[in-house]
Amino acid sequence: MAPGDREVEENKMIVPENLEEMLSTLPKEKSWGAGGCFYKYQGFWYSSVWLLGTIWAQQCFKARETDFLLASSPKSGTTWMKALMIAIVNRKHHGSLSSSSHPLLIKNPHNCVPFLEVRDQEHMIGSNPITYLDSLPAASPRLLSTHIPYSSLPKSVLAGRIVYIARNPKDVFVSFWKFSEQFASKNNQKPQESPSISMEEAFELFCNGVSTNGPFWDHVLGYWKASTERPDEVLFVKYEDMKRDTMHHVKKLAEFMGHPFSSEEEREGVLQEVIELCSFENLSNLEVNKNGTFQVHVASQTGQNQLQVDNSAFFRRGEVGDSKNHLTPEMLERLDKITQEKLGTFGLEL
Ligand code: PAP
Repeated sequence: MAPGDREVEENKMIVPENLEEMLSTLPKEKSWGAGGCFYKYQGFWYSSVWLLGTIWAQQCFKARETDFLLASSPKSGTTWMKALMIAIVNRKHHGSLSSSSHPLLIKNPHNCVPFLEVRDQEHMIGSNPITYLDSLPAASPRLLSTHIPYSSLPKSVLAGRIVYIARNPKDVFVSFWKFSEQFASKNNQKPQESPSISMEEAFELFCNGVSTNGPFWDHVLGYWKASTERPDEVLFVKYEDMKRDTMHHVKKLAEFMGHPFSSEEEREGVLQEVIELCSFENLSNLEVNKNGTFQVHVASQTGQNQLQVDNSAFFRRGEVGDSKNHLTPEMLERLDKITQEKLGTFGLEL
């Protein structure tokens, strides 16, 4: 019987009994943007929530051949890509893209394309976030997403197709910094959970590789190398290229996903409709994204809880180069230099 066609048994791996003990063995750093601390696991930094989710995914996630996985370092354009993937795959099912039942008009893209490693409250089954993914019907391909670095992905994922979106680190840093301010106030983090940290201090940590799922450059490089080794299975896209020539890149994405736009669809304006539906202007003005909330289920030894963030926090400016308005010329130059040093030799510019 195919997975997803049967009643799903809850995955056995729950919160490791020795979670605190396990965390205490890992290298630790002051966190910014996530509350608590960052822990270094398999060469990358995580908050405890994302780390636990990553371990869950590594232990329990079973990929299917038809899965599409969107991977990204946080704040690189995940929300936009999720919207595009849904709009591309669903464009024939919903008659008109503007039909009031279209998922993107009633849900935030993060509620439509689930993460491997964290679950929104609505889709939590039992106490393991992976159980919900197993329950999805086998008949249609699953659209999934992750911030897990390539080298730490659950092994079964490596046989499937992956789209990676990368963005220049200057805008990523600013985007995350602004998001973290919102996140901290929404979750009323107590001072000891959210150490007050200046932007300059957070910048220093980011430059030293300490950020959610960082080092940022190692994250990008893992997927970049995979895309050069397995171009048919791993598509590498840059946020800035998507902004510059959206039509070209959306067509390429649709082809990669096995849902190319026909010339008839192009003539009838379907491609343009998909782009407009997923545009920053359209999505950020929808009621659900203006006033809705995204709630992440959090399991811990002290009970189950949730973290939340306003959907509007996923839509700030949506522009290339906003970092110039927030970072000094020296900071911008420093990030450019690190990027050149880390990625230049691999022929990658961000
Ligand atoms: P996540 O990692 O929390 O999912 P992610 O979606 O990757 O966040 O990144 C958010 C950034 O994408 C925001 O950038 P900014 O802070 O510089 O503004 C957000 O505005 C931008 N964004 C969201 N939706 C779109 C869209 N439809 N088009 C272009 N940019 C978008």
